Amino acid sequence: YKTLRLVLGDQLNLQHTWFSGKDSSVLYALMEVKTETDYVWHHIQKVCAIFAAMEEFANALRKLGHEVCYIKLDDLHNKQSFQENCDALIDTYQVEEFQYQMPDEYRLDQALKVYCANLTINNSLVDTEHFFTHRNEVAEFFLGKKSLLMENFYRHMRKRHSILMLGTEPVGGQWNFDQENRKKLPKNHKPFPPLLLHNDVTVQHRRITATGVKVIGTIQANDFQWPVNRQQSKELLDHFITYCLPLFGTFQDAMHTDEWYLYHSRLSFSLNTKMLSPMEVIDAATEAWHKNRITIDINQVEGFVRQILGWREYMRGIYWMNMPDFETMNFFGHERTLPQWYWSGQTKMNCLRSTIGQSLQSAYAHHIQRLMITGNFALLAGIAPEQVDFWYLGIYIDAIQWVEITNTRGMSQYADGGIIGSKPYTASANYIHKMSNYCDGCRYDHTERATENACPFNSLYWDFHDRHQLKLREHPRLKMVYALWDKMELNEKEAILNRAAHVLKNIDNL
Ligand code: FAD
Ligand code: DLZ
Ligand code: SF4
Repeated sequence: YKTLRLVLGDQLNLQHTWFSGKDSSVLYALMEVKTETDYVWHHIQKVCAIFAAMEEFANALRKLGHEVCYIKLDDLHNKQSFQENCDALIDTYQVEEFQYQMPDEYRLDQALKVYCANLTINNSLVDTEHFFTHRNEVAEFFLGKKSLLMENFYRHMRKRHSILMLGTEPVGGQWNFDQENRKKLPKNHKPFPPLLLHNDVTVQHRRITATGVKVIGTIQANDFQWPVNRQQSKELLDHFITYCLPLFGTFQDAMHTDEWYLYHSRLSFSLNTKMLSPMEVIDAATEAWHKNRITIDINQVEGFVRQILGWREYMRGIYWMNMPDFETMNFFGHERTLPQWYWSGQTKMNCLRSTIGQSLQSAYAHHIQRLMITGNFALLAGIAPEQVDFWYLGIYIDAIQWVEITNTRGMSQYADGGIIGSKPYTASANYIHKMSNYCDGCRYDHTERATENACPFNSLYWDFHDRHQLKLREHPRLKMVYALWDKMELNEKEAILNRAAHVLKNIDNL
């Protein structure tokens, strides 16, 4: 072969120009390697899904007439790193040029740059042809501007790509309909049953277990529900557009013990592995709205478009703007160890038991569960951000560092000191009770703050704000919080702080 082209596990973009014409002098390589399976404790479903999707992709390429080398984790000649496997292929086939697509992850981007610098053959890098923006576009957009507000970038993207626009004005007369999107799930309301794909990933599962990869979570390998190819990803997209989009915005923030995804799309795995492009997902949603305006309101569609056109592109840009510094940011100096029950779900706090239990079972939790349950608790309790990142980067099906760390360390933990979020996302039981049914079945009392049965979130909420008042008191959006705290009787404050100290001391047994 003249050319070796490396395809990473999150670069499964069949529409890439690489694949538009056949060339028998080009060898495509996909590889399962220990350097990727071992950098965190991944959920077993995440590793199985990536491996199965990589294999499906390799087969799809072969069907199109391309030459493909697929290295499995337990292959005897597998050297267990991209670089060493590529060296071996270059050697075996006397390859003259090495090519790869821009990695989305800083670690691999650096590693492959170093690899290429040391190669004696020609090498080149191409775009993944997936995102709306290039790596530095968000940084360029905000250059010279005072704030990095996502909303400003989002409006720019709406105009630039003419999405949900009427000339220069947003359709519906507003850019953002978030205030209509905060409903709790009504009693007896049943969302449409999920589309579950019945894949068999038994062989991948066996391979991962046999090679001793440390994984978390559970799996039903012979009835696996995540999409592993483009066709299935499109089925999931169709299902979402037909059954979930009409109420996506309305119940976007709702949580319920019996519903693990409500009206969310579960498209993040297909998007992050590039089996679907963000453009086709947005097109499908906006087209459905154009055709069905009687049954689909603008707030549902705008809310969905904002997540993909706004947040997803923005997070990627913020990542490239701030890496590698982002990885070590710790604005609050948090150092506490992550409680053991994050790995088992074994806690009496119903919201956390339900969210973590669901995550271990399905490798999925929706945004508000990630932000306001597991993330909120970790922030209030002062958990070390690197431990929070380690957990999030492993447990979710869609976790790839560029979108995991910006959401976790940035949006959720405020460890970036406000690059992404305008204030820390903290909440007491009041919010959780308002948006879910978790508190109804809980051993703790969501109305109590300082008693033995008091919900841990309530004392931790005040303890957090008290502990960090030097950093937060002057924040314009926290004035109300501190005004309330200052007005509280001294003995009440003391009781709350004592309760928080007790909670933190017994954090592994809550
Ligand atoms: P939907 O609610 O249906 O949204 C549609 C799509 O919008 C998603 O598939 C996703 O591509 C995009 N999107 C929505 N919110 C965000 C966001 N905040 N940032 C970037 N894209 C967004 N998302 C990941 O893809 N990978 C992660 O590792 C990840 N880690 C997170 C960690 C924390 C602490 C938090 C608070 C959020 C995280 N998110 C992450 C963002 C978001 O929670 C997930 O994208 C979403 O839950 C995926 O489910 P869905 O496809 O059903 O999303
Ligand atoms: C997450 C992951 C895992 C578990 N395994 C592999 C693998 O064996 N081979 C591979 O090419 N990619 C894998 N991935 C995805 C990568 O770790 C990484 O997150 C992305 O390629 C970064 O852009
Ligand atoms: Fe969670 Fe507190 Fe409600 Fe229990 S009472 S479910 S711990 S918020």
